[in-house]
Amino acid sequence: MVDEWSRRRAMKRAIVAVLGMIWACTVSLPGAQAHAIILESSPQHEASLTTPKRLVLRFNSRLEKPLCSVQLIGPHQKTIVLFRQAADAPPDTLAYPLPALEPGDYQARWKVMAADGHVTEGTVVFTVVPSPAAK
Ligand SMILES: [Cu+2]
Repeated sequence: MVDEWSRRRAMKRAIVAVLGMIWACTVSLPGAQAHAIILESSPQHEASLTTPKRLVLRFNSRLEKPLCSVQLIGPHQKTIVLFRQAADAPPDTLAYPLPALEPGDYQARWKVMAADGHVTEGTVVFTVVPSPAAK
């Protein structure tokens, strides 16, 4: 049975959250420094490497992880499906196990919500090169 009251309450909360986000994004206060800024990644931005096993993005702020997403685009604009975030990552870090990646250029397009509700996005690019053993 659906509880009408709790459903309305959830809806109201969702609306308030969305309005809060809009407000936060349009009114940029000079003191609002908690937007998530990427501090480091693995693979590193513009790195060339053979076989990355994991994609790790570390930010300056705690993240609302259920509202964060990373899209990985590979050679020929192919989207690589990233499975669930690794559960062992700290609150300021997103980590995804990577499938075997073919050589080529990759873009990890991230979009995250910081603990303060502000959304930021960016892209980490890296290149997978053939491993010497595969030659
Ligand atoms: Cu912020």
